[in-house]
Amino acid sequence: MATKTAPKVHFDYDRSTLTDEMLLQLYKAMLTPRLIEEKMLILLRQGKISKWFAGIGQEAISVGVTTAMRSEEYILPMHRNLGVFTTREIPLYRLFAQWQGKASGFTKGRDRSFHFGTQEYNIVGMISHLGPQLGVADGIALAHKLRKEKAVTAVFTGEGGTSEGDFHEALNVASVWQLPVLFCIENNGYGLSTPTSEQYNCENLADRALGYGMESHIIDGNNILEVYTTVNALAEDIRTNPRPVLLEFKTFRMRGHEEASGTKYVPKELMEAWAEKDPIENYKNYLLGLDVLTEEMHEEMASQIKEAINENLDIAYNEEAIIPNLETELLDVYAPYTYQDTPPNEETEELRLIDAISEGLKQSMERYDDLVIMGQDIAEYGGVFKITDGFVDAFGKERVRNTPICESAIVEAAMGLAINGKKAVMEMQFADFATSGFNPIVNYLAKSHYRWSQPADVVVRMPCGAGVGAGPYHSQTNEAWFTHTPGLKVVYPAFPYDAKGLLAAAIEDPNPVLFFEHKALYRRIRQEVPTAYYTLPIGKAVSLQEGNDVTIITYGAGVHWALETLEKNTAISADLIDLRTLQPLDTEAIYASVKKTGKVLLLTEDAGFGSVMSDISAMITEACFEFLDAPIRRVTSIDTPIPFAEQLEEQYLSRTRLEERLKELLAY
Ligand SMILES: Cc1ncc(C[n+]2csc(CCOP(=O)(O)OP(=O)(O)O)c2C)c(N)n1
Repeated sequence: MATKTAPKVHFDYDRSTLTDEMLLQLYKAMLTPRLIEEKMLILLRQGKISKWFAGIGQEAISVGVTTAMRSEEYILPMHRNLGVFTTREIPLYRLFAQWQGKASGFTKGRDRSFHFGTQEYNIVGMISHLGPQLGVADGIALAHKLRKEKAVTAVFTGEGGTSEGDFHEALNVASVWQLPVLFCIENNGYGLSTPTSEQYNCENLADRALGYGMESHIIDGNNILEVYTTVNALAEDIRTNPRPVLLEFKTFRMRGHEEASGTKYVPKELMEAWAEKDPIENYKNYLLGLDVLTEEMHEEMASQIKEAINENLDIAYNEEAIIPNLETELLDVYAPYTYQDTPPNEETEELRLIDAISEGLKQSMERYDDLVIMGQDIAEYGGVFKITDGFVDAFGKERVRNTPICESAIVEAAMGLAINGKKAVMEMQFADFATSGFNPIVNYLAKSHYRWSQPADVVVRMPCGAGVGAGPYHSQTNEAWFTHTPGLKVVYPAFPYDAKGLLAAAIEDPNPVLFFEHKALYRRIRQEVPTAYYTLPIGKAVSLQEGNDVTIITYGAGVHWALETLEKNTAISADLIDLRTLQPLDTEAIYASVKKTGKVLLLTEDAGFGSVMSDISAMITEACFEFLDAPIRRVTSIDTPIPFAEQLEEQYLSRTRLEERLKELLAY
């Protein structure tokens, strides 16, 4: 009589108290992404899909982690985590439609593969840059913690992504703030073609946790029961004792980075050794050995999954391609929002620009319980410019948060707060340091609504500008970096009244706003300002002076330089327009004035090439050419970095040349 040989099982599985039903649920959950991927590889060979990032061999991690999470908790997966999406039971046709760029996907055809989020399923997909979502997870977790909800957030990264600054910043912030985040590293041996030996020089990535004062665990990423039971126990604990935990899942990437790139650089023995540890094959054998699963049950399960795949593929293939609509594309750059006008009260007090900003911020904090402010030294110290002085006493340290020096992670955390229902204001200590948070501003905040309809309800305050003798890294006016990026709003007030009302409007607006505050005007410009909360519309310029000979268009410090010049030259009859907002731009006000005067001087503190004024010049040429009596004149700072010494700074700034250029233009 033939004896039944026990199927080969590589792992020492421990089912603990898991029921048979749970064991089978985990099996089916792993089999689903595997069969989808196998189908995708066939479609790829048939030329029916263009690209595929395989997660074959890594299914136990996605499935184990997702099963351990509650459906209302957020997961932030990467490009090899199909199992997260399938375990959350997203209808397959929607996934397929997403990959085919169809309307019933999640991005209206605007972003590919797994680059999408969905509030419906509490999944926030990656952006291509890999690291930024780690900080986004911090923000999501912070919102939970502030609301005292017992919820964990799980975020994934490959080991490759752990070399990015975002990783270190996000872990540090999570530890300092004790945020309930599970940081899941899938260490699969290679980052594209680069082996781990060329990526980092420590034995285990989990060891890094020690440096951040954080707990960590190394988990066999191919052993589904180890993944599930460990993560489940941790998640349970973190829900009541909020803290971050770093998990390093050891696994292997069994296929190329993406299918076309192959695996030639991977030693054959390594591939063979890891093939032995396939998470599904081993688990299947284990279940067969337990008699929890039979071959027949497996066949039945597999054929049901395959049938569902084929049916859903048909739905996606039969869906018509998206018909481009220019208006929709442009409209979706920003979250829909109707400006709410809160008019100013009659009682006023004289305030400096700095006080008006501080008061505006304070009144918004009073108005919105959900508003959180973050920035370096903004708590007890009150910020380097003292704008948040006294805020901790008024609103507490939870809402007025000192941050470590990590601009990227804080922009990302602000995004996470927005995803999880809060409003965030971040103070860049100096606008110059936005470079250290540039990636999440232009790639995450700016593109979020267009990509997956998620508003980024974030204001980044940007103390900027020259005239303070502070040199190349504390004097820049870098608004043009942001006006160039669709999805951001850019506000740049010149007066206390405007600053207060526009800041309130920026905080009300669910879109990301870069709010420029000129440091040299902070304590110099005073004005009567209404005492109560009020808003002013973003995107509307103001006329400060009316005349017939020339239109001067400017913003920020330029407004005051123009006013000084016109005061000195009372014979000049000029329209003076203060733009107040650079994106969106009030083209109506610009064109109306240009059509009246026929001469235009565009004044900016920024260096000339690529400045906002270059675009405004081009727009005026296109819209008002027949009305022009002279070439448009841009008066800009020179194309060098901004220097420190007073006389060099003076030579640098456009103010120096304003009067002369204005007279030349009038004489033309
Ligand atoms: C900032 C950035 N640099 C480079 C890339 C190109 N890139 C995409 S995925 C990848 C490898 C990522 O490796 P890892 O984080 O280990 O994830 P894995 O692909 O192995 O799952 C690289 C280099 C990128 N997308 N973003």
